[in-house]
Amino acid sequence: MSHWTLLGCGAVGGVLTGLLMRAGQQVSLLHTRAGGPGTALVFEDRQGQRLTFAPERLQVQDASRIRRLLVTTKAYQVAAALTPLIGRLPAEVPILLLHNGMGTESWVREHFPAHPLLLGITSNGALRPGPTHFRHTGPGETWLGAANPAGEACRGLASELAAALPHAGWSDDIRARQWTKLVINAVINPLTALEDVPNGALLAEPQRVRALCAELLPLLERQGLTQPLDYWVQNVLTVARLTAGNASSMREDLRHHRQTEIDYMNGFLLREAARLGVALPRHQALYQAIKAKESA
Ligand code: KPL
Repeated sequence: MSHWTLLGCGAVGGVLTGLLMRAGQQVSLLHTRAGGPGTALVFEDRQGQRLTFAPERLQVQDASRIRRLLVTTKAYQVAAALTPLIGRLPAEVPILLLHNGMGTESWVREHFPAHPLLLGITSNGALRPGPTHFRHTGPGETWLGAANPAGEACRGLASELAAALPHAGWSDDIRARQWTKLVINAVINPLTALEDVPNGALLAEPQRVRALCAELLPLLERQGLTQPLDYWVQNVLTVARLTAGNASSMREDLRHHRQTEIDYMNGFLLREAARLGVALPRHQALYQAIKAKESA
């Protein structure tokens, strides 16, 4: 039986826990506040069916019992959540980073150098209507791939996820997929959060989407991503259309006065751009506007 340990039980972590447990896979939650020990969690599937589940709770001192670690915290929580596991997590345990945005990998690589490291993205829709209630709002794709040579040996994890999730697969080009998702998030999330509108509102502003994508082209080319401008624009508009009625995660974060993931979306793009000598004035302006709202 597959045994997963999740670090981070927000909307995505809770929905993945529900999907995995419904498929008969074993899940434990590490060091989470979602309901506290002994509290049942409610998973609601896309048909509205509810399943109550009680995943085992682990503490940091149980680290030797972890078989594979799925990190579903927010990007800005990754370092703090993983720090107590340094020197405790057995070296053979694969670590799979599955969060929005980019920019945590180098820290994990540095502090867990011996571990198989995997990167993942998921577009499954997830909501957390209450502290212990998780709703799967839309089917999506989940991709994972290796971030180091040891990670290459973990391809089998993709088929285990595929047995429980709507679509999951192994990608030999996970970084390109991460960048593609990053572009989508770096356009949709700040625009919808600043204007407090659903994702579909961007369909009325294709020129704005185009200008933000165009600015990224030199940076994307430096990553070996040489697709034409229309490819990036269409990607963003397609996701805006498919999730038209949804609130982006950044809009939700601002509404609930939570920290946003801007530092791992447009902020990551700006750091990469500075390193490579590329100017991103439009993304810089979005970044600053979100930061201003966040601190207000
Ligand atoms: O990933 C998302 C998010 O809100 O963070 C998108 C793709 C924009 C869907 O809402």
